[in-house]
Amino acid sequence: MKITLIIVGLMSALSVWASKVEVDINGMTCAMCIESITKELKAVDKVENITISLDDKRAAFDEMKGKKMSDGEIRAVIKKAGYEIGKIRRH
Ligand SMILES: [Cu+2]
Repeated sequence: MKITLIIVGLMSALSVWASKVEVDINGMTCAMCIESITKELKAVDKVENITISLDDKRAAFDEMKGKKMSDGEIRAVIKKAGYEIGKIRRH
């Protein structure tokens, strides 16, 4: 009984943290670029709070609780919109 409680407690503590992700994106030039990347990211059910900066050439979003995306997944989503990515940073 005690053990079960500890495990449940641990799992909920871990899932509280939605991680912030920043992705450098190559080749964005205008509002249409932002729109198509936003559209592809929105289609992913693991992502929320998307912001894309043309000046910084960077997309930022939160991964939902317990739904982490791999680097490969992120790369594939952005590629679907037609762009290559650079560095991925997680906070
Ligand atoms: Cu564009």
